[in-house]
Amino acid sequence: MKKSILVLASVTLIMTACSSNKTENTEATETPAVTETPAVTETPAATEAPATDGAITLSAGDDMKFDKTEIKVKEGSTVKLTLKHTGKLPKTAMGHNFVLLATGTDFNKFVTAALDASGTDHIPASFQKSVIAHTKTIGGGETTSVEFKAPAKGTYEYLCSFPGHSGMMKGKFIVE
Ligand SMILES: [Cu+2]
Repeated sequence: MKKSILVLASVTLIMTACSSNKTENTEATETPAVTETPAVTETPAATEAPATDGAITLSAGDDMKFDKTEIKVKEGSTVKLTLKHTGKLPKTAMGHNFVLLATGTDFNKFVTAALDASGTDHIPASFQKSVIAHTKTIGGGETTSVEFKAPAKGTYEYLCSFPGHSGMMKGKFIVE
């Protein structure tokens, strides 16, 4: 009787040992699957190749209009945005800039705060964290540019934050 109990016990032990081995094996086979993930991460790196896609020229004249109301870039690309003021009026009368707002920024509140921000180139200090990128403000005949990394996929708003301009001068910045 005692012997058979011992045998049973050892059989159970072996079985447990086997099943735990099996679990380890399964885990081991799962590991290569995980290693496949970096391979997927490599794909966006390949999409970074047409980084020249990130070169954008945005023009605005004395008519207070951007020539583009939609800009599309690739996620993770380096965006070089050039702002051209094709008008003649000086910066004080017809200044233009490009401001890209982070998701969740209250557009109207930003614009209102920008009214009092002439001392900081029309970027309100209280909203600095809401600005992904911006150019300086320029006048007629001037050109300026800004380089930045495209943010995560999504649709963002851009505007000229010179007082009274954002009603006309705004657009969608789409990261694909
Ligand atoms: Cu403007």
